[in-house]
Amino acid sequence: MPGKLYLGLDSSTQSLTAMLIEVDGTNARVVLDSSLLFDETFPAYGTRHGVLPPAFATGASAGLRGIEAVSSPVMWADALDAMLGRIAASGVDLTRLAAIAGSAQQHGSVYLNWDAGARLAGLDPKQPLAPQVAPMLSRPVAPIWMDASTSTQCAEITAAVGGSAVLARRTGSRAFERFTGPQIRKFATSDPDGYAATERIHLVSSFLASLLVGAHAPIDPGDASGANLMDLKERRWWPPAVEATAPDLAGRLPAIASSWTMAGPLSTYWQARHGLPAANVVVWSGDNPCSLIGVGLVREGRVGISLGTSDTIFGLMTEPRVDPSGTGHVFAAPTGDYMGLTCFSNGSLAREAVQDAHGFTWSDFSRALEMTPAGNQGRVLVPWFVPEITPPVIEPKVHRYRLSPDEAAANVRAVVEAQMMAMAIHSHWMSVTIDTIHATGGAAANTEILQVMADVFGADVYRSTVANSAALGAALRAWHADTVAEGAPLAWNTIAALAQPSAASRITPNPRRHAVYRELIPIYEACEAHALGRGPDPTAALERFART
Ligand code: ADP
Ligand code: XUL
Repeated sequence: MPGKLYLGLDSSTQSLTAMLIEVDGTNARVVLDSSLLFDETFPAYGTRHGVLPPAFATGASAGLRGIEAVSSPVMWADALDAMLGRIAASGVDLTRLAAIAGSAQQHGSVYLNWDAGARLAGLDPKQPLAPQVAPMLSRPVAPIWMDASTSTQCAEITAAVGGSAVLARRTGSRAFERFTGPQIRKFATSDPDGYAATERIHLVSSFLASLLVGAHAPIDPGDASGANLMDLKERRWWPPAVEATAPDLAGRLPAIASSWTMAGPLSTYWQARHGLPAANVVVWSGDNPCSLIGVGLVREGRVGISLGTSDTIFGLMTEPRVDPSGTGHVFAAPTGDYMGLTCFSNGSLAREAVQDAHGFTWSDFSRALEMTPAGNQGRVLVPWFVPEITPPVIEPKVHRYRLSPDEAAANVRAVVEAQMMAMAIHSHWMSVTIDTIHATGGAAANTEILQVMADVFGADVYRSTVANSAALGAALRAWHADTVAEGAPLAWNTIAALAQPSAASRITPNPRRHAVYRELIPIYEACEAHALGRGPDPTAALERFART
């Protein structure tokens, strides 16, 4: 008998991916994996890498242009409509579809007006989704995780709750510009009429889940932990943070429900429009919590590194150990545990900037890594092409030490080495001994990049078997939630077996090169400190390093 099907959707910064898995007993396999790029598929919205051009941002007059980043909730809805249409037309027998779960870029917020509830319930299946979503919005754009424009609001919220350490201990993170709370505060104070017209503020995840169920859906603790608003241990909104953020905010936030909660069946809109069954929709989560599952990190000890638009290093933690330096985050994990994460905005964006500067293809990029020695002969680049999250840098600037911008191959090595060393430095706080890394994200396709990762960390690197771990994680969450609903929950290590990377993908560190990086990492730390204006010029140390 053919098994049940579970669908995972991932609405990332640049694309929407769908992954359908078929489950037979405890065995699962992927039966469909399909993506659409926002820029390419929906050029009418005018996004670049999924972000709207600066004209759509609002803060130009306040000098915020360039550090604001917004996208279009209507475009995300359009993509959801197109993708579900594509799945319905795929020829797979969808009567076996038991549950759908989703993943979305974290932190982004969507502002819905007082009519939205009725509009969600009354979607007309004869019409496309996008034009029916536009009138639900009290703010036409959604600030996303790349936005760095809320430093003032971060400071205000921090002061109101009693300081960074208090906020971090309670919510898992100190205030971050891209987190939802500071973004909400900026909207509430800069556009009080728009805020008054807002009945519900969703995160991207709960917004898309709401479109699927035709009603305001709850949010899971994993994505809610990216808001600077949730009490991490209690897994409910934390009143002091909510009150410090905006007036009457509590009633505007979605309910928080555990990651395996069924938000409702797929609404009649989707059933009538695309002929889909009334499958259960599981609450959506953030892309990082979903990737934790989709990379197979369901026990403490191993870490994942995702090389997407942003780069992140993350791993499961059984206890909420909060970063005392305030650079990392602790989120709730979809397993009911916690996850530690450090996020770098200069991920693929920085690699692409170097690639573009030299007119390189990805194979040229790989060749440049092969041609150049570990340690790059003491030539270092601090890659803040766009505002950086870790360490916090608002005004982007690229710093080069003993490196000229036109040394093509050396710049390629320098950007990748800098990213890997920064990840090693800024993940110490998780107190996890890293011996195994599961690599994922678009750039994990690049073996030469993964070799630098293995050499810097001195750890085995496995390439995740699936390109989109967040979508797979969502599909696995759908399976898990269905087993919970049936009263026979499966263990997470059974669920996540499909996500374990193959032994054949292992890339081992070279001990000699690892020794080079052990020497270079403290010097790179000094380069970062110098670039931040907090330390002496590291050039002499780099010259000594180059001579050894
Ligand atoms: P996101 O999920 O954040 O939208 P992805 O994980 O899909 O991003 O990664 C997309 C990025 O992967 C592209 O922007 C590109 O820079 C990078 N990429 C794709 N192929 C390669 C490659 N062979 N080498 C290095 N980077 C690559
Ligand atoms: C995590 C973060 C990004 C986004 C987009 O804190 O900001 O990883 O989730 O992928």
